[in-house]
Amino acid sequence: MTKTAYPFAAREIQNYVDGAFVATGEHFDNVNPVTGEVAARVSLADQPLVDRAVAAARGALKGPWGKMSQGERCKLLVRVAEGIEARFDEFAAAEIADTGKSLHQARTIDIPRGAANFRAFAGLAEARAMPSFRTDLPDGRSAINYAIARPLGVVAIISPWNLPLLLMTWKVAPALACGNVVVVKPSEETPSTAALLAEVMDEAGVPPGVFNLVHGFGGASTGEWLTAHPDIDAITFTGESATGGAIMRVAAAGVKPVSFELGGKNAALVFADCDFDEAVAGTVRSVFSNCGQVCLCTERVYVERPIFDRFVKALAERAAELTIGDPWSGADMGPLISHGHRDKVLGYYQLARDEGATVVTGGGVPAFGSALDQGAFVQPTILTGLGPDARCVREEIFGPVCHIAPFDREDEAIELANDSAYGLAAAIWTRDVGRAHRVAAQMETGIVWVNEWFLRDLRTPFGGMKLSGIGREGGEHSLGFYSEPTNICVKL
Ligand code: NAD
Ligand code: 6OD
Repeated sequence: MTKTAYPFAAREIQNYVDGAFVATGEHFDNVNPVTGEVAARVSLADQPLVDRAVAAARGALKGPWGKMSQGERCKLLVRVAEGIEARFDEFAAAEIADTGKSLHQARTIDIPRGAANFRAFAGLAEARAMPSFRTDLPDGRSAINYAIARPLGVVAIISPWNLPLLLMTWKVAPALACGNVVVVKPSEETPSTAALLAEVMDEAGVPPGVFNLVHGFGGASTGEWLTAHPDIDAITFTGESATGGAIMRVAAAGVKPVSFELGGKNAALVFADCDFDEAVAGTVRSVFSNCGQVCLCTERVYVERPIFDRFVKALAERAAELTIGDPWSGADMGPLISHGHRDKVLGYYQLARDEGATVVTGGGVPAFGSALDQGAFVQPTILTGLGPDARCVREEIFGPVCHIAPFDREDEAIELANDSAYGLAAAIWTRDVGRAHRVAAQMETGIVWVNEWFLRDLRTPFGGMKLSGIGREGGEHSLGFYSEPTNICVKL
């Protein structure tokens, strides 16, 4: 892919409602975090447009989409996957324009997963089996019980900015595969791939009203107007834990089902018997991928004392070698999503110093001597020396930073890892198979990787415990959330 002008520079990004692109009178700016320049104008969906989107979705559910067979619906979803693949470079450029993420990340993770989500859930929904039981009672009556799955109805999807297409389609694909209709509110920071997806839906022949897209902010704006709408049937949300709490309060009024994928403060446990080079390389990936802006990223590293100094040194060397810059230059790391987020991350770098941390590497902003100095860049940073109660060890920072602490015993490592309000993911680095299974089973997290990180199989349960979420998505778990089973009992 060659670098062109950022393709959205002169464009207005519109809402997509009932099969048509719609602009309202109000706009907000979409800022490119690489340069700080306005990349696009985005049409803000006002409350009447949100109402129209929900009504259009309800109409499609009662109309063509609701009447389509499962097989026909899934065929359309495969066409959507093909549409993303056909416009792969455009999607990657759009994701980079919004986020500044590395070209490698966009091309190998974000966009391929956007397409894969549609293929995977089309296949899973078509192959779905529902349970049936023959029932024989002592009084001689017999019956056959079988369950059918129906769509929930109109699903509100609220998604974040860190992996925009991946995380939006992770919910859109199973929701549609189960026969629902959706109204999607992507993050205000990342409207572009959502708008491209609307074009792909159109081109694939997905009927009007099935996929609706409304742009805007969260509280007291488009997001809240959507989640509080009385005619939605369920809410699925990925984002910060505090936002999840706010959405849950709104959902409670209508007793709406929710599925939440929230924040993390993920730990890696590095045992002295690990493959050292693999553990270092894996931890570099798990701390710094996407500039640390993946909910699964490691922010706490616990290393067995005999290899602690060597591990800190090796990780710091690798962090210092990471290239930072314009994503189109092939740099390993781009900027953070926004200047506001940069201020938050730099605030934690300062707080770490105030809390008594040793800054082993990084801790500031890189100097480019070019226009990139206007971008939202920070240095990859490694901290040591903090106690378990330090805020930098307890709060999600969501930047390219980790704290490394030593441990002496396996039970101590488990206790340190679990000493968190969050419970999303953990990584264990060891060559002892028995230890791997023993420790993994004791992690208070929804996901554990052993000698790996972010290796995904879309059939597996995905989600978190504690502040990290409610419910699981992935495979059967997604099909379960996005449908209503009805059991039918027929006397024989
Ligand atoms: P955020 O919570 O600020 O925003 C997420 C979305 O919610 C945005 O679209 C936003 O406009 C909307 N929103 C905000 N307030 C709202 C409200 N009151 N009502 C309705 N919508 C509202 O999160 P973010 O900053 O975009 O994303 C980063 C966070 O997401 C991090 O905490 C990260 O850990 C988490 N995350 C979790 C997962 C996971 O799978 N567990 C995945 C990705 C990101
Ligand atoms: O891989 C996925 O399916 C997924 N939901 C990843 C979430 C990453 C968080 O930033």
